[in-house]
Amino acid sequence: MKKILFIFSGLFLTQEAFANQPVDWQLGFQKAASESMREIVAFHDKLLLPIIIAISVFVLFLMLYACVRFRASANPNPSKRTHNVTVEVLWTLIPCLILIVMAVPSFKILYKQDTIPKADLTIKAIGYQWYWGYEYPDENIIFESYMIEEKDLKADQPRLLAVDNEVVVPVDKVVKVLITANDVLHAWALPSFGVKRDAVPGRINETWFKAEKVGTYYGQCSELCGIKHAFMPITVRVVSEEEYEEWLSEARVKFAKEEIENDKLKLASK
Ligand SMILES: [Cu+2]
Repeated sequence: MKKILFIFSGLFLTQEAFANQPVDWQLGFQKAASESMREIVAFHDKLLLPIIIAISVFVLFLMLYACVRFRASANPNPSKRTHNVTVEVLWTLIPCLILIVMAVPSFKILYKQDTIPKADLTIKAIGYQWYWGYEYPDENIIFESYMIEEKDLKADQPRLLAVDNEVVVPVDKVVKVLITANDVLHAWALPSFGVKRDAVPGRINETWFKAEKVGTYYGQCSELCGIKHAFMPITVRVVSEEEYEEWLSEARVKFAKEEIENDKLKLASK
């Protein structure tokens, strides 16, 4: 029994780790991998959806009722009424109340996302026509991240989403993302983290995420930026602390922004 449970949990966990890209026939959100995204999904599923469904059903009922009850054959002499104060007050007040019920939790989530906790690391994403550039300002790292063409894809790489140089971040750490652009408007968006910010030339926008699960997460430029807008994906690989350190020591050499002194280079390449 334990074995079966283990296998099932293994299946479940591996799925969890990879369930971070769009899937065929997907209707809802991608799986959440951060607290912010979990709150967004809960807000949508538990509050917005029920309200939307209730309103749709109610309006459908009213239309059907009106069609049947006031059909021409049953009402040869139509009513000449044009005003009804009670009804007019109600159909103004009730939608207002519904909007307030939706706005309060919505703003709560929005403000929480807007407050950046103390960051463990900072990365900078720069939008170019048509690829993303990344910097790790505290680590002297800079690199460019291009989409992998369909013919060059490896077996586990999704089409139009995989990139040559992935952003690597440690799991369970607050990552601050500085976002800007070099030519036109772009937007840095990662659905599983609940992150989407415009990349504006001459301005730095900030956002943050804290990935809760190890895995590879995919996003896309989300501001129509030109002919190859659909071909500048975003890939973030979330790894353990040790793997991150390992990556850092390699990346400091491979993607060095400033020239590295010789002995440091030797140390790092060991
Ligand atoms: Cu773009």
